Amino acid sequence: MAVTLTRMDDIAIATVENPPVNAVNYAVRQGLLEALVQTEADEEIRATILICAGRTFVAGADIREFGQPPKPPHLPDVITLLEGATKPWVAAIHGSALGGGLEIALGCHYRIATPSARLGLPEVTLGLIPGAGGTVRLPRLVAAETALDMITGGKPVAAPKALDSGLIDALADGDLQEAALRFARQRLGETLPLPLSAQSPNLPRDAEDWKTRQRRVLDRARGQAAPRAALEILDTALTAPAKEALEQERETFLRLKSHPESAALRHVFFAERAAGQLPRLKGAEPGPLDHIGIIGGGTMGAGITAACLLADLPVTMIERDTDACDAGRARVTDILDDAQRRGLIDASRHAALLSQLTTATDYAALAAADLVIEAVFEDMATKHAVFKALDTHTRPVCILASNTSYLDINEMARATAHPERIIGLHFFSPAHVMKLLELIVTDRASDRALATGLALGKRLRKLTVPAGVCDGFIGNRILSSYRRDTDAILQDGATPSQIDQAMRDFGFPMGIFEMQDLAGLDISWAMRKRRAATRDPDERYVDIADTLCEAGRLGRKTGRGWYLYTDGKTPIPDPEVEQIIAQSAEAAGITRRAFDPDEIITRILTAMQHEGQEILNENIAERASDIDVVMINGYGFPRWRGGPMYMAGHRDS
Ligand code: 3H9
Repeated sequence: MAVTLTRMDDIAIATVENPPVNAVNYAVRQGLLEALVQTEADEEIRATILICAGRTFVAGADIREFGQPPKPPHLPDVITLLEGATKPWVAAIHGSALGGGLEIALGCHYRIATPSARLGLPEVTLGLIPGAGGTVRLPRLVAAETALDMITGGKPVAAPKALDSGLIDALADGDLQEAALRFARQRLGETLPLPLSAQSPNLPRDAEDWKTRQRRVLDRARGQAAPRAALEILDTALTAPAKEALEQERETFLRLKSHPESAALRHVFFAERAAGQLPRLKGAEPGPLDHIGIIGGGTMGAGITAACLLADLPVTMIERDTDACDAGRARVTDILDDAQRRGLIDASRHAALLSQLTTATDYAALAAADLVIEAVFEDMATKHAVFKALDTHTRPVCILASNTSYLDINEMARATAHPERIIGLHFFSPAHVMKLLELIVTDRASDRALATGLALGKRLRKLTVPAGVCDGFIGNRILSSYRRDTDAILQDGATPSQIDQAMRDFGFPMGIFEMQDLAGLDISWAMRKRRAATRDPDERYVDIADTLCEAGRLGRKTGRGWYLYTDGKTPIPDPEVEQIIAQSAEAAGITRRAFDPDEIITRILTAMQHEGQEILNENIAERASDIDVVMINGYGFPRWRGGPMYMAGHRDS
């Protein structure tokens, strides 16, 4: 039974139990309906507590049911009946009340939540709008501005904030069920509040401010359908009678449910949950993570250190001398300062986290480490020296990881005494911010080493995607591949700004040339020089980027790269670059021609998909959807398009 009814004297307790997250499926809808009928019919019952078993309140409608035709009773109808109950219902919320879960709570007469609970309407992140009354009831309970933020942004709010905005009536002190029972008893003599759909909406406080908020939503939406639909439906909810707004909301929800954008976003939802599952690790035990070592306090090392500290993992950072130790500590402090400025941590937590950082110049400080990550200069000899020192100074059970983004970790492992403990942990910059982590599966890595890498990713709340050893692993290998192709498109006739514009219109936050200017052109220049000797002579090689670098155009930091930067940040197309491109084409005997944006995007997608297929053929990626997860979370591929492999027709998650 998905919903069971018990009694505490004259108060009924309806408990939803549908693990793992109490998602609303047919059984839950039917169970709620039956509980409602029974509590209404039983004269001895004076109120009902709606509570959930397990780790959370109802986390939304069951997304797995979305591919099938809806089966009655429909959730909007159940909630309308709930709202019309003649005796009070109190939603007792712990964990997350999301989507359909929050909509059920809005159908109850009161809401009480544990202080750690979160409440939200994340439908827009699945390409949807709330479909069970959320857009209509929410602005009748909280300010229109709060409703707009929650419905169009999809971000859940914490219970204390929900209390301030009026979304919940009380925070639960101690045991949730006890608190809800006390709350219900106190209200027994009171008149039942009017159902939210019978109340008037809270109108925007200021017309100009409202317009600004709407514009901001549309700007962020970049062509996505759901945020735009959410704005339209919220307007209806604020102006039309509730019944009409509810009908329109349902129609829009059903239309969006069958829209390709929602199908793509649902694919990503499940792809992100499938990523990080390595079948060979079933039953493997990770090692402890009580003491982390980081070699190198540069940008990457400091970012990884901060990520570990913020996850309450003590860190020992090794640097070559005390000045470098101080510089590393200063970089970590800067990151924590920024977290404090943004309200993510307070001063006392800042101090507590920094007290967990030790710096040292002697590897002997890592004698008790459980996992060490090296983030030193990308040079094989330097890496060998680091692993040699780690071989000597760490315990054999300590897992050793390289953060290299392209060097051969198998080669590093072979040069150590215990290659089975060597893995790769490829963080993305800034390491404390970016969600993506590639776990590099070296040839001889033990299950324990890999399970520990995954456990670290989980602890840091990263999306950890396993990848085999190859040049660039999954993400950088695909990036190199389409970067080569965009250089070829330039030589064939397009300009950097045409390519960047096409990518932005497709949904990337920035184009590939703007991105290179931001990162600096010198790193890939050095890599191209390193590979020059082994490059396939039959492969088309475009020399435009090399010419730019030789002319000192290294990107934003030198004021010139693919673009000109007069104010340090705004890319301005530069005739000098166009001349370099034209000369390169002429030297290669190419007659340049015009490209339209569709052709540019098709070429880029084809390059990504072709390389992705090679990666699958070589078993570098575990599944096609892992490639989508990498490109979306590390390289700005628009989430609502599902990822390059999804667009190519792969459906493996
Ligand atoms: C909606 O409600 C529409 C309504 O407005 C209208 C209806 C008419 N359905 O994330 P986790 C699975 S739209 C099915 O790893 P966590 C998930 O796949 C919905 N399954 O746990 C995973 O399965 P597995 C609006 C779901 O603790 C397992 O549960 N709601 C659903 O890190 C554990 O998930 C949302 O968008 C679902 N709705 O995070 C909320 N949710 O073990 C989506 C989860 O097989 N959910 N699963 O891999 C979440 O944000 C997180 O899951 C949550 C827990 C925060 C709840």
